[in-house]
Amino acid sequence: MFTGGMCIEGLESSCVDPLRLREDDLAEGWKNRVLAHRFELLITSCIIVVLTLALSIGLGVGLSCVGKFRCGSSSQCISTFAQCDGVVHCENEEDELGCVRLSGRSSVLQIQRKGEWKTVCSEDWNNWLGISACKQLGYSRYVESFFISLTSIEQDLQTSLVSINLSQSQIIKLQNAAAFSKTQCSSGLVTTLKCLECGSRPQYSTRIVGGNISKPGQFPWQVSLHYKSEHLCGGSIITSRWILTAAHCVYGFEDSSLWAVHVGLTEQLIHGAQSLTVESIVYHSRYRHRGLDYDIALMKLARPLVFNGLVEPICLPNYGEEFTEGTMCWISGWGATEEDGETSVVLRSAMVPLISTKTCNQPEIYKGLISSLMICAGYLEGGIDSCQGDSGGPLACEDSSVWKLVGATSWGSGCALRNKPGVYTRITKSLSWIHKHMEKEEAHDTPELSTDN
Ligand code: 4AZ
Repeated sequence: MFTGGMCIEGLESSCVDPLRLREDDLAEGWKNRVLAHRFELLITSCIIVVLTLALSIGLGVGLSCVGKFRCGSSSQCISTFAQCDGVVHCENEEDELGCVRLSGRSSVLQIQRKGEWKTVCSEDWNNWLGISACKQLGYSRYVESFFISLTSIEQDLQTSLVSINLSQSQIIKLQNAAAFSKTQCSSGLVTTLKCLECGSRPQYSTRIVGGNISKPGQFPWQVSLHYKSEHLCGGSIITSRWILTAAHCVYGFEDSSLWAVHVGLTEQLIHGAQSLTVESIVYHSRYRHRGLDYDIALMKLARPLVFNGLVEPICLPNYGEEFTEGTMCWISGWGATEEDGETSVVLRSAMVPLISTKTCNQPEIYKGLISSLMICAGYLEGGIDSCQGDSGGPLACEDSSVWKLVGATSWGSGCALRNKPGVYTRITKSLSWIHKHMEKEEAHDTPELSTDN
């Protein structure tokens, strides 16, 4: 039925119902509005995506400070030339920390200036400067400086040199005294430094050899870290105030009042062993929960240790010091004597060879999990290894009668399994983190340095 309306003459099928027309118009309008709305949405999403991208790139660049120096964990970036220039630019003075290091086999002193490391010539060196350098490494003491021939040190330490331009008779920051970049030392000599008597075992007689139960004084740097009165981890004495351990031992357990450091003992549960309280705990800022990298932490003791032969510090290695594959080193601890077993009452130890990262990353071993921040040690045939409870303890290597802390027990797949050697935090890769922390605290403890910038 047709009820009025517009028709093309003679063509009834072309008649348009006005109601339909309005509905069609409405539908068309809706369609257009929906389309327009969708278009708006698309544009808005695009803008949001672009803004987010720009913001994250901007933030990323800001936080990573590409080509610049970032002040600690803040977002402040400064020019690399402003780092270690003797003037404080960062809020927490981070740009004037870590400006000194000891390098290579001979503990050659190097100063960082404007982003470059330079070996210090012997000219105008004196004991005051030695004390200053040790303070800047975080040591409260200084033993001696001595000079060795420039040509006797590693090649890469010979290329960039600096001499001191200040006859100081007070403690200063070394970067304030360094001047005159050189290609030769006029004396032909460079400065080496010793801040601590370490790495010796005055109370250990090598005539006593007995299985894998350790003798008193055999590992005088070994400590037992007790949490709520129970042995949880091992650690190593590196100075009279600092214990080095693994980050995974302290992560989530940072309340220092619940820890005690037991030193100079071989047997647990023996009363009268020296037990010390902990002032503060810090783990590497780049350590992540259950992560494998940066598994390193420091505990500051409330009072300094007294070294007596049974309690002694182990030396830290120097920057760039390599420990070759096959070198026989020692691991020690009160950890389990079998996987999932009880911790040991007596301190146990074993001799283990260092394994190259290339070997340790083989498909049948750790399949590429070993980073440059780790070092493997042990036997691929299994049988001898560190285990639960040994974590944080030392992987110690003797180098020309001096014991050095090459690793801190970190992880492994099970214990003593075939093709699953122990994995240790590589100490040479965390030296700047260690020294910066000790330096910051040393500056607190001796305020004359922190105000003398
Ligand atoms: C641990 O859980 C642990 N076999 C320490 C060392 C090793 C494995 C586990 C190495 O503390």
